[in-house]
Formats: sequence, C-alpha cells, structure tokens
Amino acid sequence: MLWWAWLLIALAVYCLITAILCLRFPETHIDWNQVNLEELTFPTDFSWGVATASHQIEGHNQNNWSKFESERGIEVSGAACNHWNRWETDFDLVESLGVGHYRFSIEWSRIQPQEGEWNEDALQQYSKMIDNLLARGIEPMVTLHHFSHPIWFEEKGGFLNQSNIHFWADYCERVFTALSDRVTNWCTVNEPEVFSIMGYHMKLFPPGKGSIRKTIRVMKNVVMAHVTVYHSLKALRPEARIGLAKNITIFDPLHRWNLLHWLTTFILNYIWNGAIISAFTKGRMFGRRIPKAKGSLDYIGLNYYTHALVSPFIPQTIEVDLPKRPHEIMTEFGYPMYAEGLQRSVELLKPLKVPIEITENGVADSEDSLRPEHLKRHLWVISEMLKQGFDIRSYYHWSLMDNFEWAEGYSLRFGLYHVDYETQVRTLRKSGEIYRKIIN
Ligand code: GCO
Repeated sequence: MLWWAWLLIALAVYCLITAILCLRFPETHIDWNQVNLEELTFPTDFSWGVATASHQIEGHNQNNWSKFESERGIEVSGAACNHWNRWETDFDLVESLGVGHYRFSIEWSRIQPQEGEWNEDALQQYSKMIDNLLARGIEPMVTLHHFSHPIWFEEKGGFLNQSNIHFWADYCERVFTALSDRVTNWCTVNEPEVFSIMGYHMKLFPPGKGSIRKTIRVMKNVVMAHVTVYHSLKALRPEARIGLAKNITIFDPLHRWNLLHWLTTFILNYIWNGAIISAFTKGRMFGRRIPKAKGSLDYIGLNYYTHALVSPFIPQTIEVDLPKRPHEIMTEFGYPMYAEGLQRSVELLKPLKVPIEITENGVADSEDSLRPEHLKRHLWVISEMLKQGFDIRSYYHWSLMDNFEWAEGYSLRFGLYHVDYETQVRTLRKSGEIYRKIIN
C-alpha cells in the first residue's frame, strides 16, 4: 500500500478512538441560564451541616504543620480563629445557621503531645464540645486525622512507615472510647490522596518531600491505617458509622482530540481517585493487596471542589491558575467552578455501594460574590441526583468560617462567616444567610 493510504488508516483509527473516548467519557456542561436554581427538593431527613478542621481554626497547635510553616517560611497559622478558646460562641454561629450537623476534627497533637503522654484535659474539652453541640440539637461528625499530627509521630516517619500505624490506632481508640457513647459518625482520615500527593510529591504540605515512590507508599499506608482503625473501632462499638473523606477531583483532557491528554487523564484519575476506590472495591491498590479493605466503609465522605483540565504539561504547583473552559468562572483558588462535576464524582463513587455523605464543598471567595451562585448550583445538582435515586445523605459546607487554608495561608477565604483575624470578629456573609434560608 502507498504510504498515504497507511497514513489515512492511522488517522481514521486515531479519530475513531478519540470519538469513542469522547462519547464514553463526556464532559458534562449545563447551560445554567436554563436552570431555575430556586427549585430545590430535599427529603426532610436530609442532613445539613458545616465543616471545619482543627489545625485550620483552633490556633497555636504544635504539630507537623506548625513545624512545616516555620521551617518553610510560609504563612504561619498562629492564633488561627482562636477556636480553642472561642468554641462555645463559635457553636452559636453553627446553631444560628440552622444546620443539624457539624463536622470537625480532633487534634491528635493536643491529645498526645508526646509519645506515651496523654492530655486528659484536651480530651475533656472535646468531650464538652460534643455535649454542647448535642444540647443544641447538632450532631457531630468527628474526623480523626485532618492533615495534622504530632511532631513526634512525624519524626518517626509518620505514615511513610507501615510500622507506625499502631501509634495512630492507639490514639483513635482512646478518643473513640471517650466519645463514641455520644458520637455516631466518624471520619477516620481526610483525603488520603491530598495528604500524600501534596506532602510527598508536590512538597506543598509537610513533610515537603518530592518522591512518587513515597507518595504511593504513604497513600497505601493511610488507607491501611483507615482499615485497621475501622475494624478496631467497630469491634468496640458496632453501631458506630465509620468512613473516610475522599477528595474527588474530576480529570478531563484539556484538548479532547488529543490522545496524549486522554492518557494523562486516565493516569491522574487512577492515582488520585481510582487507586483508593479500587482498594475498597477490589482489595487492591497500585497492584498491592490491602487486606480487609473490602467492607471497611459504612459510608464514603465526598469532598468535591473542581475538575482539572490536564495535559502532559499540567503545572506541578497550585500557585498558578489552572486551565478552564472559556465559559467557566475561575475561583480565587485558581480552579474553575464546575458544579456538574459533583454528579460525576458521585458516579465515580457508586461502585463502593455505600451511602454518600458530602463532607466538603465550598469556594474561596473573599468578596462573597461567587459563593451564593456556587452554593446554589451545587445544591441544585444534589437535588437533581436525589430525584434520580442516588443515596446522598448529607451536605457539609466548607467552611463555617474563614480559616487557615494550608499552603495558601490566610489569603483564601472559604467561610460562610467572615473572620477579622485582628479582632476575631465573625460576620455572617450573604451566602450564609442564603444557606440558612435554604435549610429552613
Ligand atoms: C482540603 C481540606 C480542607 C480545605 C478545603 C478547601 O480539601 O484540602 O479537606 O481542609 O481547607 O478543601 O481547600
């Protein structure tokens, strides 16, 4: 055959493969002008909540993060929202939103500041906080690890060493024993993929390493840590509901006609989303067996924020604006608002066959000019999914109030309440009022 005939055949095959991929994996886009965002239907037993994490709000924690902040010269969390001292009035804020649920995390470094040293007062304070929430009719969801842990644990290698898992399990059992008579919903770990990729590949989280091998090892060990703790806590109290919070980022090829972009999409989707899902559905991740992982989730927490348009040259940092489609609105975090991805995320989690709790969703928006629309779009998508029969039980908005946004410090504001860090005055934003109205 002539060379150009071969070329034509190759071109036809390329087009066919791309067309199949485009049809098989559509990038949904809704024409939001055609949608009535006021039309929301939620069952009466749907759970409405807000979420926070200890290191982002408590202030003056001494942990892997505070160490990293000072060593790396990034913004220091310092007093944060001084929530450790202001928790009671902060719970007034939670209550006045009308939510019945509050997700927050326990700071391991407060409970066990040194190996073998347990701080009963700190545990007592968390216990008082739970009583206080319950007295207000607010049900707590407790996260046991939200990116932060004691310095002594970090110095032993943290979750890089499988042999360290028992330290974390001891802490979890201690907290669970003290609180599970009043707390039903437990979230073991927050975003194993973000924790490992940011900390061991992108160097933006502690310990700031750059190694793919370590990233995969940590991700696997954190999942194993979840599995270990799931089984030990369930043995203590079978009626507890235990899951973890999974960040789902939807990956889409930047150019849908480019097979290299598709290839990148599949690889990143596996590393970020697929590997962890496969641990719980197949009992394997990255080709390794994860014993007893199957059946170790009573629910899956979904933290959803955006989709990423990828190519082999995707920036390896979060300091730049990521690509967006021309019609999409950019958020202050530098990624687009893409509410359509919430349904795609729920679909990705479907093989787990467990109820979904939306444990985080929100937007960095200092002027509160985008948040009302952002909130309504995402709630509209949930309302539509509920009509389609998806088993979604709750929505926890991220976040109750502005707080320390990790590598971004205080520059990004995610709160339904604005926080003035000088005076610690909290002020309800318009979007907070909208959320309250919707809940009512
Ligand atoms: C995460 C965390 C939160 C963030 C939030 C906004 O996803 O990184 O769970 O702690 O603050 O997602 O980025």
